[in-house]
Amino acid sequence: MENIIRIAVQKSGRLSEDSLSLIKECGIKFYNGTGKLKSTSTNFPIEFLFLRDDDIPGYVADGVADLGIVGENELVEKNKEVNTLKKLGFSKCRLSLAIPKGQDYPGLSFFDGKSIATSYPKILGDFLKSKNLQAEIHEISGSVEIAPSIGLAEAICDIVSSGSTLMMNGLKEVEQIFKSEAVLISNKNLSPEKLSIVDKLLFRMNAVQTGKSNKYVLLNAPNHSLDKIISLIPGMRSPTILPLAQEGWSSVHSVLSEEQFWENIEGLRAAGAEGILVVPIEKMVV
Ligand code: PRT
Ligand code: ZN
Repeated sequence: MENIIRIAVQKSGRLSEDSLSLIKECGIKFYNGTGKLKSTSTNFPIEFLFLRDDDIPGYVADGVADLGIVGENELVEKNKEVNTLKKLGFSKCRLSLAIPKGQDYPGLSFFDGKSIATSYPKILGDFLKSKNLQAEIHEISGSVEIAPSIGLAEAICDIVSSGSTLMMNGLKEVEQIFKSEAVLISNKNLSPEKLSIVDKLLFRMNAVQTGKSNKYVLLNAPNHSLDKIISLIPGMRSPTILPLAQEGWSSVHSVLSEEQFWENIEGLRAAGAEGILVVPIEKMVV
């Protein structure tokens, strides 16, 4: 089994879809039938284990899986010895402290001597310690947001994404204590054979990620402003310039990040660029 790697992904939940799409975008084919706990790719030496996200850090640390995709919140909470290879940019959320909406919030001292319900006792405990706060942590595994209304705790510490769950439960977010996104983790003692497969996978993931964060831009420019336009969209090595059929004009092709595009769009138009097209890039190897 040395020439195949095993990756643990969440079976069903907020990480599943994006984890599997990323793997598919890497050109890796596999069958993901409902209810299956294991699957093997038909065109890449990788096997999938579909698990609960809580179990992923432990399985990777123990070597049952070589790699895993999990939220940083779960990873830090479980406190297992693994390597974090890459941030994946999806399932972004934060772990926050929230209190009943009607209560005044004077700052962190609010929590001194209070009881706080959470599913993240380690992250919360470390945070309280770092701020020298004494609070009682009530560990509960689900529906943390109802704890204050049923009198179980005076505050909560839970995952927030849009904030609507807090709002619906009459709570307000007062402190963000941890920011999380999905990460790719690996076992610490992979054999050289496995490491070389992991490298191939990382190469593909990087190409997908770089492609996603960049755009291919095509525009028409009057020749007299080409220098200005090239300085705004320098591209990878340099932009491609092709003459248009109409005398005095060129087509400029370049690659830039979406952010750079929005920053420079006014400048491009001011320099006389027109017919600007922005096209997504599927993969990009720099
Ligand atoms: O069954 P299994 O154990 O595998 O899944 P799970 O139910 O434990 O986890 P799941 O699928 O809910 O979440 C998996 C991971 O997604 C989490 O560990 C986070 O890293 C990430 N994530 C991103 C979130 C959210 N966004 C999120 N909004 N995890 C949970 N929530 C919950 C939160 O607990 C709260 O109840 O959504 C509610 C808040 O959402 P908003 O949008 O109302 O603020
Ligand atoms: Zn879970």
